[in-house]
Amino acid sequence: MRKQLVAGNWKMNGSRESVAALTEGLKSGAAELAGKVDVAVFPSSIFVQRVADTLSSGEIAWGVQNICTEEKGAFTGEISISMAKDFGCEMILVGHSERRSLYGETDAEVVTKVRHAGKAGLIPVLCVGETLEEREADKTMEVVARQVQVVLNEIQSEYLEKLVIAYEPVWAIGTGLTASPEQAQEVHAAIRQLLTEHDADMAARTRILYGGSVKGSNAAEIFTGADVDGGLVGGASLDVQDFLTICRAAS
Ligand code: G2H
Repeated sequence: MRKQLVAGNWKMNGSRESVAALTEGLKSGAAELAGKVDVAVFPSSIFVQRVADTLSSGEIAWGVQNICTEEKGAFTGEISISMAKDFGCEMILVGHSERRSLYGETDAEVVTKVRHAGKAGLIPVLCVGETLEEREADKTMEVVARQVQVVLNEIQSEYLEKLVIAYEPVWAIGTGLTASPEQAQEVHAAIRQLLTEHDADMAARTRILYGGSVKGSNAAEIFTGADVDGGLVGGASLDVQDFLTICRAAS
């Protein structure tokens, strides 16, 4: 039985004041969810210490939205996996569509980042998903399978023990459009099938989250899919009450 996970991707949002209020609101609100659902947040890296200070004794995990492919050295502006680990991060977001489309992140770079996270004993949250053009051209599974398969092919299984996959159709991200529960379940089941062909035990334990305009008002319906193990939430994760409603829907 997989424990559901709801993770908030705060993207490049927040100020010291708003992050303090959000983090403290989540900490108190999440107490009732303890043991029922795993909850995590991905603040902008500059706020990780602030988030860690508030959440360190609680139930909510935190992580960063990206790491560097290199381990250390002259890579201005980057953050390494060891830095993330040093600041108590348990999860690393990898291959978000905004990284892939806006910053040209390639499958090969995604593989390296997932490997770094797995090797460090952290949870890589691998984001995959098709664009609207790809969906309309009936290429959804081709694209998603390529993005998942490259990770399965290139990374040894011991580093994929904690892998989480987030299916985020690009056309549903921040647009207010959401995949229907049937559309989400269809892709999640296909991803599960790919995992099963690779390693049945891994397929049974790997959580597959849905992301793309999840809100308090639609979460319960989306989470009904048998292969939907929670959500990766952007915009709605910036609102304490909406995010807690989503967490409750998954519990
Ligand atoms: C997809 C999602 C969080 P939103 O990017 O990763 O964002 O919920 O705003 O669509």
